[in-house]
Amino acid sequence: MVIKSSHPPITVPTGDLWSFLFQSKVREYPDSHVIYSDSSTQKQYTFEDVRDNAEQFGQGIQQQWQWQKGDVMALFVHNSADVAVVTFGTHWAGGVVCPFNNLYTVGELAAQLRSCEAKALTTHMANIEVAREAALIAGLPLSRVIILGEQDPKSQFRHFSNLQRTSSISTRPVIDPKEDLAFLVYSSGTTGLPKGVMLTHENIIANILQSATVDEGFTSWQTDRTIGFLPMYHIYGIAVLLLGPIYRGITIYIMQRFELGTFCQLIQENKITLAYIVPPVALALAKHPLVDRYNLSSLRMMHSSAAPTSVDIIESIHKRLGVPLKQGYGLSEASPGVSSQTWIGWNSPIGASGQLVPSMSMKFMDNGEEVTQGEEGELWIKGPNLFKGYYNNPKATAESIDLKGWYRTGDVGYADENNNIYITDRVKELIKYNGFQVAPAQLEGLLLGHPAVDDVAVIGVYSAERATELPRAYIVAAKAYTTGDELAKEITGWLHAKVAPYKKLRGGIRFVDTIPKSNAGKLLRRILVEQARAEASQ
Ligand code: 4UW
Repeated sequence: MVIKSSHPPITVPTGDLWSFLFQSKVREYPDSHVIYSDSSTQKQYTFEDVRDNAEQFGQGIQQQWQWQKGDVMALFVHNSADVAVVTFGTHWAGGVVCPFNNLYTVGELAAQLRSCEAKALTTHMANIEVAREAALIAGLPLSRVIILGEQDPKSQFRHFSNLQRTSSISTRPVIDPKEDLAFLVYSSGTTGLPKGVMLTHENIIANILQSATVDEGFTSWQTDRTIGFLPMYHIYGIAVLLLGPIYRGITIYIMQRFELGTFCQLIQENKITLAYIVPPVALALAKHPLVDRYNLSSLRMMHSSAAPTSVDIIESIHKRLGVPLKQGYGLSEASPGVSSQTWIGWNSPIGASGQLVPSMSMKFMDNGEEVTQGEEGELWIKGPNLFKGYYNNPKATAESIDLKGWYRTGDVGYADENNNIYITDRVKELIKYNGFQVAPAQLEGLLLGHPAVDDVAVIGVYSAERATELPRAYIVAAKAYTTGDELAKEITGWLHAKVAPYKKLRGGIRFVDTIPKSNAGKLLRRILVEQARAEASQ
Protein backbone atom coordinates (compact mmCIF):
# COMPACT_ATOMS: atom_id res chain seq x y z
CA MET A 1 0.00 0.00 0.00
CA VAL A 2 1.33 3.40 -1.01
CA ILE A 3 1.12 6.20 1.53
CA LYS A 4 1.12 9.81 0.42
CA SER A 5 1.92 12.96 2.31
CA SER A 6 -1.12 14.53 3.95
CA HIS A 7 0.30 18.05 3.43
CA PRO A 8 -0.88 19.98 0.36
CA PRO A 9 1.63 19.40 -2.46
CA ILE A 10 4.38 21.96 -3.05
CA THR A 11 4.86 23.82 -6.31
CA VAL A 12 8.52 24.00 -7.24
CA PRO A 13 9.31 27.28 -9.02
CA THR A 14 10.86 26.92 -12.46
CA GLY A 15 14.13 28.81 -11.81
CA ASP A 16 17.47 27.64 -10.42
CA LEU A 17 18.65 27.67 -6.79
CA TRP A 18 20.41 31.05 -7.01
CA SER A 19 17.29 32.80 -8.37
CA PHE A 20 15.12 31.01 -5.83
CA LEU A 21 17.24 32.09 -2.85
CA PHE A 22 18.50 35.49 -3.95
CA GLN A 23 16.10 36.90 -6.51
CA SER A 24 12.63 35.68 -5.61
CA LYS A 25 10.22 37.94 -3.84
CA VAL A 26 9.06 35.39 -1.27
CA ARG A 27 11.64 36.43 1.34
CA GLU A 28 10.07 37.98 4.42
CA TYR A 29 13.15 39.34 6.14
CA PRO A 30 15.21 42.47 5.27
CA ASP A 31 18.51 42.48 3.33
CA SER A 32 20.35 43.76 6.40
CA HIS A 33 19.37 40.80 8.59
CA VAL A 34 22.33 38.69 9.79
CA ILE A 35 22.08 35.12 8.48
CA TYR A 36 25.46 33.50 9.19
CA SER A 37 27.30 34.34 12.39
CA ASP A 38 30.61 32.52 12.69
CA SER A 39 31.23 31.75 16.35
CA SER A 40 34.93 30.99 15.78
CA THR A 41 35.93 34.02 13.69
CA GLN A 42 33.10 36.37 14.79
CA LYS A 43 32.50 37.09 11.09
CA GLN A 44 28.89 37.90 10.25
CA TYR A 45 27.12 37.86 6.91
CA THR A 46 23.78 39.59 6.32
CA PHE A 47 21.61 38.48 3.42
CA GLU A 48 23.04 41.21 1.20
CA ASP A 49 26.62 40.37 2.23
CA VAL A 50 26.10 36.77 1.17
CA ARG A 51 24.43 37.73 -2.09
CA ASP A 52 27.03 40.36 -3.04
CA ASN A 53 30.09 38.33 -2.02
CA ALA A 54 28.76 35.20 -3.71
CA GLU A 55 28.05 37.11 -6.90
CA GLN A 56 31.56 38.60 -6.87
CA PHE A 57 33.04 35.14 -6.36
CA GLY A 58 30.86 33.60 -9.09
CA GLN A 59 31.84 36.30 -11.55
CA GLY A 60 35.47 35.93 -10.48
CA ILE A 61 35.67 32.21 -11.27
CA GLN A 62 33.77 32.77 -14.49
CA GLN A 63 36.06 35.55 -15.71
CA GLN A 64 39.38 34.35 -14.33
CA TRP A 65 38.97 30.61 -14.67
CA GLN A 66 36.47 30.45 -17.55
CA TRP A 67 34.19 28.50 -15.23
CA GLN A 68 31.55 26.57 -17.20
CA LYS A 69 28.12 25.33 -16.26
CA GLY A 70 28.51 21.91 -14.63
CA ASP A 71 32.10 22.45 -13.43
CA VAL A 72 32.64 20.92 -10.01
CA MET A 73 33.90 22.89 -6.99
CA ALA A 74 35.22 20.51 -4.33
CA LEU A 75 35.02 21.73 -0.73
CA PHE A 76 37.50 20.39 1.82
CA VAL A 77 36.68 22.73 4.67
CA HIS A 78 35.65 22.91 8.28
CA ASN A 79 32.47 24.84 9.09
CA SER A 80 32.74 28.57 8.55
CA ALA A 81 30.49 31.36 7.32
CA ASP A 82 32.72 31.79 4.24
CA VAL A 83 31.60 28.38 2.99
CA ALA A 84 28.25 29.97 2.14
CA VAL A 85 29.93 32.49 -0.15
CA VAL A 86 31.87 29.85 -2.09
CA THR A 87 28.83 27.56 -2.26
CA PHE A 88 26.38 30.13 -3.57
CA GLY A 89 29.06 31.82 -5.68
CA THR A 90 29.70 28.51 -7.42
CA HIS A 91 25.96 28.22 -8.02
CA TRP A 92 25.90 31.75 -9.44
CA ALA A 93 28.39 30.58 -12.08
CA GLY A 94 26.41 27.39 -12.82
CA GLY A 95 28.83 25.15 -10.92
CA VAL A 96 28.23 22.06 -8.83
CA VAL A 97 29.28 22.01 -5.18
CA CYS A 98 30.90 18.79 -4.01
CA PRO A 99 31.81 18.71 -0.30
CA PHE A 100 34.19 16.24 1.35
CA ASN A 101 34.92 15.34 4.94
CA ASN A 102 37.70 17.66 6.10
CA LEU A 103 39.39 14.81 7.96
CA TYR A 104 40.06 12.80 4.81
CA THR A 105 43.56 11.45 4.28
CA VAL A 106 45.49 12.31 1.12
CA GLY A 107 44.49 8.99 -0.48
CA GLU A 108 40.80 9.45 0.31
CA LEU A 109 40.70 13.04 -0.96
CA ALA A 110 42.64 12.28 -4.15
CA ALA A 111 40.27 9.41 -5.00
CA GLN A 112 37.24 11.64 -4.47
CA LEU A 113 38.69 14.53 -6.49
CA ARG A 114 39.20 12.15 -9.39
CA SER A 115 35.76 10.62 -9.00
CA CYS A 116 33.92 13.95 -9.11
CA GLU A 117 36.26 15.40 -11.78
CA ALA A 118 36.77 18.54 -9.70
CA LYS A 119 37.80 21.71 -11.49
CA ALA A 120 38.78 23.50 -8.28
CA LEU A 121 39.29 22.81 -4.60
CA THR A 122 38.49 25.12 -1.69
CA THR A 123 40.18 24.48 1.64
CA HIS A 124 41.50 26.09 4.83
CA MET A 125 45.18 26.62 5.74
CA ALA A 126 44.76 23.89 8.37
CA ASN A 127 44.20 21.36 5.58
CA ILE A 128 46.47 22.76 2.93
CA GLU A 129 49.13 20.05 3.01
CA VAL A 130 46.59 17.25 2.50
CA ALA A 131 44.80 19.32 -0.16
CA ARG A 132 48.04 20.07 -1.98
CA GLU A 133 49.21 16.47 -2.12
CA ALA A 134 45.79 15.18 -3.13
CA ALA A 135 45.46 17.82 -5.88
CA LEU A 136 48.87 16.81 -7.27
CA ILE A 137 47.88 13.12 -7.31
CA ALA A 138 44.50 13.88 -8.89
CA GLY A 139 46.03 16.15 -11.54
CA LEU A 140 44.26 19.30 -10.34
CA PRO A 141 46.43 22.40 -10.98
CA LEU A 142 47.55 24.04 -7.72
CA SER A 143 46.36 27.39 -9.12
CA ARG A 144 42.87 25.94 -8.69
CA VAL A 145 43.33 25.34 -4.97
CA ILE A 146 42.00 28.28 -2.96
CA ILE A 147 41.91 29.22 0.70
CA LEU A 148 39.09 30.25 3.02
CA GLY A 149 39.55 31.98 6.37
CA GLU A 150 42.94 33.10 7.61
CA GLN A 151 45.79 32.81 5.19
CA ASP A 152 49.51 32.55 5.72
CA PRO A 153 50.88 35.62 3.84
CA LYS A 154 53.77 33.49 2.55
CA SER A 155 51.41 30.92 1.07
CA GLN A 156 51.49 30.30 -2.67
CA PHE A 157 47.73 29.69 -2.63
CA ARG A 158 45.16 32.30 -3.50
CA HIS A 159 42.55 33.50 -1.03
CA PHE A 160 38.95 33.09 -2.23
CA SER A 161 38.29 36.80 -1.71
CA ASN A 162 40.93 37.63 -4.33
CA LEU A 163 38.95 35.84 -6.98
CA GLN A 164 36.76 38.77 -7.84
CA ARG A 165 35.36 40.00 -11.12
CA THR A 166 37.65 42.01 -13.36
CA SER A 167 34.82 43.40 -15.48
CA SER A 168 31.22 44.27 -14.71
CA ILE A 169 30.03 42.48 -17.85
CA SER A 170 29.12 38.96 -16.84
CA THR A 171 26.10 36.82 -17.53
CA ARG A 172 24.88 33.80 -15.71
CA PRO A 173 24.61 30.54 -17.65
CA VAL A 174 21.12 29.23 -18.36
CA ILE A 175 20.35 26.44 -15.93
CA ASP A 176 17.84 23.66 -16.44
CA PRO A 177 16.72 22.99 -12.84
CA LYS A 178 15.48 19.49 -13.68
CA GLU A 179 18.77 18.39 -15.23
CA ASP A 180 21.61 20.56 -13.93
CA LEU A 181 23.23 19.73 -10.60
CA ALA A 182 23.51 22.03 -7.61
CA PHE A 183 25.27 19.53 -5.32
CA LEU A 184 27.13 16.28 -5.70
CA VAL A 185 27.36 14.51 -2.33
CA TYR A 186 28.83 11.09 -1.68
CA SER A 187 26.86 8.16 -0.29
CA SER A 188 27.36 4.43 -0.45
CA GLY A 189 23.64 3.99 -1.15
CA THR A 190 22.54 0.42 -0.51
CA THR A 191 25.79 -1.31 -1.45
CA GLY A 192 29.46 -0.91 -2.40
CA LEU A 193 31.72 2.12 -2.41
CA PRO A 194 30.64 5.76 -1.98
CA LYS A 195 29.01 7.13 -5.13
CA GLY A 196 28.25 10.70 -6.21
CA VAL A 197 24.58 11.48 -5.52
CA MET A 198 23.43 13.93 -8.21
CA LEU A 199 21.13 16.53 -6.65
CA THR A 200 19.57 18.89 -9.18
CA HIS A 201 18.50 22.46 -8.55
CA GLU A 202 14.90 21.25 -8.56
CA ASN A 203 15.68 18.53 -5.97
CA ILE A 204 17.25 21.03 -3.59
CA ILE A 205 14.56 23.72 -3.98
CA ALA A 206 11.87 21.07 -3.51
CA ASN A 207 13.37 19.88 -0.23
CA ILE A 208 13.84 23.42 1.09
CA LEU A 209 10.11 23.96 0.52
CA GLN A 210 9.14 20.52 1.81
CA SER A 211 11.16 20.96 5.02
CA ALA A 212 9.88 24.49 5.62
CA THR A 213 6.30 23.20 5.57
CA VAL A 214 7.01 21.02 8.57
CA ASP A 215 7.60 24.01 10.88
CA GLU A 216 5.35 26.51 9.13
CA GLY A 217 3.82 28.95 11.57
CA PHE A 218 6.13 27.88 14.42
CA THR A 219 9.37 29.59 13.52
CA SER A 220 10.08 33.24 12.85
CA TRP A 221 13.12 35.10 11.53
CA GLN A 222 12.46 37.80 14.11
CA THR A 223 12.58 35.70 17.23
CA ASP A 224 14.33 32.42 16.39
CA ARG A 225 18.06 31.74 16.41
CA THR A 226 19.70 28.45 15.65
CA ILE A 227 23.08 26.84 16.21
CA GLY A 228 25.03 24.77 13.72
CA PHE A 229 27.77 22.26 14.43
CA LEU A 230 26.66 19.61 11.94
CA PRO A 231 29.34 19.44 9.27
CA MET A 232 28.68 21.47 6.16
CA TYR A 233 30.09 18.58 4.11
CA HIS A 234 27.16 16.30 5.02
CA ILE A 235 23.72 16.66 3.48
CA TYR A 236 22.11 17.28 6.89
CA GLY A 237 24.57 20.15 7.52
CA ILE A 238 24.05 21.54 4.00
CA ALA A 239 20.29 21.63 4.60
CA VAL A 240 20.39 23.03 8.11
CA LEU A 241 23.47 25.28 8.15
CA LEU A 242 23.53 26.63 4.60
CA LEU A 243 20.13 26.39 2.90
CA GLY A 244 17.59 26.66 5.74
CA PRO A 245 18.95 29.91 7.27
CA ILE A 246 19.15 31.85 4.00
CA TYR A 247 15.68 30.73 2.94
CA ARG A 248 14.00 31.36 6.30
CA GLY A 249 16.13 34.24 7.57
CA ILE A 250 16.84 32.49 10.86
CA THR A 251 20.29 33.54 12.12
CA ILE A 252 22.62 30.60 12.59
CA TYR A 253 25.58 30.61 14.99
CA ILE A 254 28.07 28.41 13.21
CA MET A 255 30.43 26.20 15.21
CA GLN A 256 33.60 24.84 13.63
CA ARG A 257 32.97 21.47 15.24
CA PHE A 258 30.96 19.98 18.12
CA GLU A 259 32.15 20.42 21.69
CA LEU A 260 29.52 20.05 24.41
CA GLY A 261 30.65 22.93 26.67
CA THR A 262 30.95 25.40 23.77
CA PHE A 263 27.61 24.25 22.39
CA CYS A 264 25.85 24.92 25.72
CA GLN A 265 27.74 28.19 26.22
CA LEU A 266 26.69 29.48 22.78
CA ILE A 267 23.06 28.53 23.42
CA GLN A 268 23.13 30.40 26.72
CA GLU A 269 24.92 33.49 25.34
CA ASN A 270 22.92 33.87 22.16
CA LYS A 271 19.57 32.69 23.49
CA ILE A 272 19.36 30.00 20.84
CA THR A 273 15.81 28.74 20.28
CA LEU A 274 16.22 25.90 17.73
CA ALA A 275 18.89 23.21 17.46
CA TYR A 276 19.47 20.48 14.88
CA ILE A 277 21.36 17.58 16.40
CA VAL A 278 22.27 13.89 16.02
CA PRO A 279 21.65 11.01 18.48
CA PRO A 280 25.03 11.09 20.30
CA VAL A 281 24.48 14.81 21.03
CA ALA A 282 20.93 14.03 22.18
CA LEU A 283 22.46 11.45 24.53
CA ALA A 284 24.85 14.05 25.97
CA LEU A 285 22.01 16.54 26.48
CA ALA A 286 20.00 13.86 28.24
CA LYS A 287 22.73 12.52 30.52
CA HIS A 288 25.97 14.54 30.69
CA PRO A 289 26.51 16.39 34.02
CA LEU A 290 28.14 19.39 32.24
CA VAL A 291 24.75 20.40 30.82
CA ASP A 292 23.53 21.42 34.32
CA ARG A 293 26.06 24.25 34.43
CA TYR A 294 24.28 26.18 31.67
CA ASN A 295 20.99 27.95 31.27
CA LEU A 296 19.45 26.42 28.16
CA SER A 297 15.94 27.73 28.80
CA SER A 298 15.86 29.71 25.53
CA LEU A 299 15.68 26.43 23.57
CA ARG A 300 12.18 25.68 22.40
CA MET A 301 12.69 22.94 19.85
CA MET A 302 15.29 20.42 18.76
CA HIS A 303 15.38 18.13 15.75
CA SER A 304 17.38 14.92 15.54
CA SER A 305 18.15 13.01 12.34
CA ALA A 306 20.73 10.91 10.53
CA ALA A 307 20.24 7.86 12.79
CA PRO A 308 17.58 6.70 15.26
CA THR A 309 17.14 8.46 18.61
CA SER A 310 15.69 6.26 21.34
CA VAL A 311 12.44 7.08 23.14
CA ASP A 312 14.35 6.97 26.42
CA ILE A 313 16.71 9.74 25.29
CA ILE A 314 13.88 11.90 23.92
CA GLU A 315 11.94 11.57 27.19
CA SER A 316 15.02 12.24 29.32
CA ILE A 317 15.76 15.46 27.41
CA HIS A 318 12.18 16.61 27.82
CA LYS A 319 12.29 15.88 31.53
CA ARG A 320 15.66 17.54 32.05
CA LEU A 321 15.40 20.58 29.77
CA GLY A 322 11.68 20.83 29.01
CA VAL A 323 12.51 20.84 25.30
CA PRO A 324 10.66 18.72 22.74
CA LEU A 325 12.93 16.82 20.40
CA LYS A 326 11.39 15.86 17.09
CA GLN A 327 12.80 13.25 14.76
CA GLY A 328 13.20 13.37 11.03
CA TYR A 329 14.16 10.66 8.59
CA GLY A 330 15.99 11.22 5.36
CA LEU A 331 18.95 10.39 3.20
CA SER A 332 21.39 12.03 0.82
CA GLU A 333 19.45 10.63 -2.15
CA ALA A 334 16.34 12.57 -1.03
CA SER A 335 18.10 15.95 -0.62
CA PRO A 336 17.66 14.84 2.35
CA GLY A 337 14.30 15.17 4.20
CA VAL A 338 11.67 12.44 3.72
CA SER A 339 9.59 12.60 6.89
CA SER A 340 9.52 14.63 10.04
CA GLN A 341 7.55 15.17 13.19
CA THR A 342 6.14 18.66 13.38
CA TRP A 343 6.93 20.83 16.34
CA ILE A 344 3.41 20.73 17.63
CA GLY A 345 3.00 17.05 16.89
CA TRP A 346 6.34 15.88 18.23
CA ASN A 347 4.83 13.71 20.94
CA SER A 348 2.38 11.91 18.73
CA PRO A 349 3.99 9.48 19.02
CA ILE A 350 7.52 9.77 20.39
CA GLY A 351 9.91 7.42 18.64
CA ALA A 352 8.33 7.89 15.23
CA SER A 353 10.18 9.76 12.50
CA GLY A 354 7.03 11.73 11.78
CA GLN A 355 4.97 11.88 8.63
CA LEU A 356 5.94 12.35 5.00
CA VAL A 357 6.94 15.84 3.89
CA PRO A 358 4.73 17.32 1.12
CA SER A 359 4.65 15.71 -2.35
CA MET A 360 6.36 12.58 -1.05
CA SER A 361 5.09 9.00 -1.41
CA MET A 362 6.32 5.86 0.33
CA LYS A 363 5.63 2.15 0.13
CA PHE A 364 6.90 -0.75 2.21
CA MET A 365 8.17 -3.77 0.29
CA ASP A 366 9.01 -7.35 1.15
CA ASN A 367 10.36 -9.70 -1.51
CA GLY A 368 9.08 -7.50 -4.31
CA GLU A 369 5.54 -7.24 -2.83
CA GLU A 370 3.92 -4.32 -1.05
CA VAL A 371 3.09 -5.18 2.55
CA THR A 372 -0.12 -4.07 4.22
CA GLN A 373 -0.10 -0.96 6.37
CA GLY A 374 1.41 -1.55 9.79
CA GLU A 375 3.67 -4.36 8.62
CA GLU A 376 7.42 -3.99 8.29
CA GLY A 377 9.04 -3.68 4.92
CA GLU A 378 11.82 -1.92 3.04
CA LEU A 379 10.99 1.75 2.48
CA TRP A 380 10.70 2.79 -1.16
CA ILE A 381 10.24 6.49 -1.82
CA LYS A 382 9.27 8.87 -4.58
CA GLY A 383 9.09 12.67 -4.80
CA PRO A 384 10.48 15.83 -6.45
CA ASN A 385 13.43 15.77 -4.02
CA LEU A 386 14.63 12.35 -5.20
CA PHE A 387 18.09 12.50 -6.80
CA LYS A 388 18.76 12.17 -10.50
CA GLY A 389 21.07 9.18 -10.18
CA TYR A 390 24.63 8.23 -9.20
CA TYR A 391 27.38 10.17 -10.98
CA ASN A 392 28.97 8.24 -13.84
CA ASN A 393 27.30 5.08 -12.55
CA PRO A 394 24.20 4.17 -14.59
CA LYS A 395 24.35 0.59 -13.28
CA ALA A 396 24.02 1.62 -9.63
CA THR A 397 21.31 4.11 -10.61
CA ALA A 398 19.29 1.46 -12.48
CA GLU A 399 19.66 -0.96 -9.58
CA SER A 400 18.30 1.53 -7.06
CA ILE A 401 15.57 3.47 -8.92
CA ASP A 402 12.90 1.45 -10.73
CA LEU A 403 11.19 2.41 -13.98
CA LYS A 404 8.33 4.08 -12.13
CA GLY A 405 10.72 6.32 -10.19
CA TRP A 406 10.69 4.48 -6.84
CA TYR A 407 13.97 4.54 -4.91
CA ARG A 408 14.82 1.60 -2.64
CA THR A 409 16.22 3.14 0.50
CA GLY A 410 17.66 -0.01 2.12
CA ASP A 411 15.93 1.07 5.37
CA VAL A 412 13.25 -1.00 7.04
CA GLY A 413 10.23 0.24 8.92
CA TYR A 414 6.48 0.58 8.99
CA ALA A 415 3.71 3.18 9.05
CA ASP A 416 1.02 3.16 11.75
CA GLU A 417 -2.66 3.86 11.06
CA ASN A 418 -1.98 7.63 11.14
CA ASN A 419 0.88 7.32 8.64
CA ASN A 420 3.53 7.96 11.28
CA ILE A 421 6.73 6.38 10.04
CA TYR A 422 8.95 4.20 12.20
CA ILE A 423 12.43 3.18 11.11
CA THR A 424 13.25 -0.17 12.68
CA ASP A 425 16.25 -1.57 10.82
CA ARG A 426 18.57 -1.22 7.85
CA VAL A 427 19.11 -3.90 5.21
CA LYS A 428 21.72 -1.94 3.27
CA GLU A 429 25.39 -2.36 4.08
CA LEU A 430 25.86 1.16 5.37
CA ILE A 431 27.25 1.82 8.86
CA LYS A 432 26.43 5.10 10.58
CA TYR A 433 29.02 6.37 13.07
CA ASN A 434 27.72 9.50 14.85
CA GLY A 435 25.51 10.16 11.81
CA PHE A 436 28.38 9.82 9.29
CA GLN A 437 28.40 7.21 6.60
CA VAL A 438 31.00 4.47 6.71
CA ALA A 439 30.91 2.11 3.72
CA PRO A 440 31.91 -1.43 4.84
CA ALA A 441 33.09 -2.24 1.29
CA GLN A 442 35.67 0.53 1.51
CA LEU A 443 37.18 -0.72 4.78
CA GLU A 444 37.07 -4.31 3.54
CA GLY A 445 38.86 -3.32 0.33
CA LEU A 446 41.62 -1.65 2.32
CA LEU A 447 41.90 -4.42 4.92
CA LEU A 448 42.41 -7.02 2.19
CA GLY A 449 45.60 -5.14 1.35
CA HIS A 450 47.12 -6.13 4.71
CA PRO A 451 49.24 -9.31 4.40
CA ALA A 452 47.67 -10.87 7.53
CA VAL A 453 44.13 -10.55 6.15
CA ASP A 454 42.91 -13.46 4.02
CA ASP A 455 39.25 -12.54 4.14
CA VAL A 456 37.17 -9.89 5.90
CA ALA A 457 33.69 -8.52 6.51
CA VAL A 458 32.90 -5.22 8.22
CA ILE A 459 29.61 -4.47 9.98
CA GLY A 460 28.24 -1.86 12.38
CA VAL A 461 27.55 -2.86 15.99
CA TYR A 462 25.25 -0.65 18.02
CA SER A 463 26.56 0.88 21.25
CA ALA A 464 23.74 2.15 23.49
CA GLU A 465 26.39 3.78 25.69
CA ARG A 466 27.46 6.02 22.83
CA ALA A 467 24.13 6.10 20.93
CA THR A 468 25.81 5.13 17.68
CA GLU A 469 27.00 2.21 15.60
CA LEU A 470 30.69 1.33 15.65
CA PRO A 471 32.48 -0.34 12.72
CA ARG A 472 33.77 -3.84 13.52
CA ALA A 473 35.87 -6.13 11.28
CA TYR A 474 35.58 -9.93 11.20
CA ILE A 475 38.89 -11.19 9.86
CA VAL A 476 40.14 -14.55 8.64
CA ALA A 477 43.87 -14.31 9.30
CA ALA A 478 46.49 -15.67 6.91
CA LYS A 479 48.03 -18.94 8.13
CA ALA A 480 51.46 -17.48 8.86
CA TYR A 481 50.05 -15.10 11.49
CA THR A 482 49.14 -15.70 15.13
CA THR A 483 45.79 -14.15 15.95
CA GLY A 484 45.33 -12.15 19.14
CA ASP A 485 45.43 -8.64 20.55
CA GLU A 486 48.85 -7.90 19.10
CA LEU A 487 47.81 -8.70 15.54
CA ALA A 488 44.51 -6.81 16.01
CA LYS A 489 46.48 -3.77 17.17
CA GLU A 490 48.88 -3.99 14.26
CA ILE A 491 46.03 -4.23 11.70
CA THR A 492 43.98 -1.38 13.22
CA GLY A 493 47.05 0.89 13.41
CA TRP A 494 47.82 0.12 9.77
CA LEU A 495 44.22 0.79 8.67
CA HIS A 496 43.75 3.91 10.75
CA ALA A 497 46.67 5.63 9.04
CA LYS A 498 44.79 5.30 5.76
CA VAL A 499 41.32 6.52 6.72
CA ALA A 500 39.61 9.53 8.27
CA PRO A 501 39.14 9.10 12.05
CA TYR A 502 35.37 8.56 11.85
CA LYS A 503 35.97 5.29 9.94
CA LYS A 504 38.12 3.76 12.72
CA LEU A 505 37.30 0.22 13.83
CA ARG A 506 35.90 1.39 17.17
CA GLY A 507 33.89 -1.84 17.39
CA GLY A 508 37.16 -3.81 17.33
CA ILE A 509 38.41 -6.79 15.35
CA ARG A 510 37.15 -10.37 15.71
CA PHE A 511 39.25 -13.18 14.26
CA VAL A 512 37.08 -15.91 12.73
CA ASP A 513 37.61 -19.10 10.71
CA THR A 514 35.31 -18.19 7.84
CA ILE A 515 33.21 -15.31 6.61
CA PRO A 516 29.59 -16.24 5.82
CA LYS A 517 28.98 -16.15 2.06
CA SER A 518 26.22 -17.14 -0.32
CA ASN A 519 26.78 -19.86 -2.94
CA ALA A 520 27.51 -17.08 -5.40
CA GLY A 521 30.28 -15.83 -3.09
CA LYS A 522 28.38 -12.73 -1.90
CA LEU A 523 29.27 -11.59 1.61
CA LEU A 524 26.41 -12.26 4.02
CA ARG A 525 27.05 -9.42 6.45
CA ARG A 526 23.52 -9.81 7.73
CA ILE A 527 24.42 -13.08 9.50
CA LEU A 528 27.21 -11.30 11.36
CA VAL A 529 24.85 -8.43 12.24
CA GLU A 530 22.34 -10.90 13.73
CA GLN A 531 25.13 -12.69 15.64
CA ALA A 532 26.45 -9.44 17.08
CA ARG A 533 22.93 -8.40 18.15
CA ALA A 534 22.33 -11.77 19.82
CA GLU A 535 25.69 -11.48 21.62
CA ALA A 536 24.90 -7.95 22.82
CA SER A 537 21.51 -8.95 24.21
CA GLN A 538 22.92 -11.84 26.29
N1 4UW B 1 16.07 6.97 11.99
C1 4UW B 1 16.84 5.93 11.59
C2 4UW B 1 16.21 8.19 11.40
C3 4UW B 1 17.17 8.33 10.36
C4 4UW B 1 17.95 7.19 10.02
C5 4UW B 1 18.52 8.85 8.75
O1 4UW B 1 24.09 10.26 5.42
P1 4UW B 1 22.74 9.97 4.85
O2 4UW B 1 22.64 9.75 3.39
O3 4UW B 1 21.72 11.14 5.16
C6 4UW B 1 21.32 11.59 6.37
C7 4UW B 1 20.20 12.54 6.33
C8 4UW B 1 19.70 13.11 7.45
C9 4UW B 1 18.49 13.94 7.50
C10 4UW B 1 17.29 13.36 7.56
C11 4UW B 1 16.04 14.09 7.57
C12 4UW B 1 16.14 15.53 7.75
O4 4UW B 1 15.12 16.23 7.91
C13 4UW B 1 17.41 16.08 7.77
O5 4UW B 1 17.48 17.39 8.01
C14 4UW B 1 17.27 18.32 7.06
C15 4UW B 1 18.54 15.30 7.65
O6 4UW B 1 21.83 11.21 7.41
O7 4UW B 1 22.21 8.70 5.64
C16 4UW B 1 20.95 8.20 5.39
C17 4UW B 1 20.67 7.03 6.27
O8 4UW B 1 20.72 7.42 7.66
C18 4UW B 1 19.76 6.66 8.41
C19 4UW B 1 19.05 5.75 7.39
O9 4UW B 1 19.70 4.50 7.34
C20 4UW B 1 19.26 6.50 6.09
O10 4UW B 1 19.15 5.71 4.93
N2 4UW B 1 18.78 7.56 9.04
N3 4UW B 1 17.56 9.34 9.55
N4 4UW B 1 15.45 9.19 11.82
N5 4UW B 1 17.78 6.01 10.64
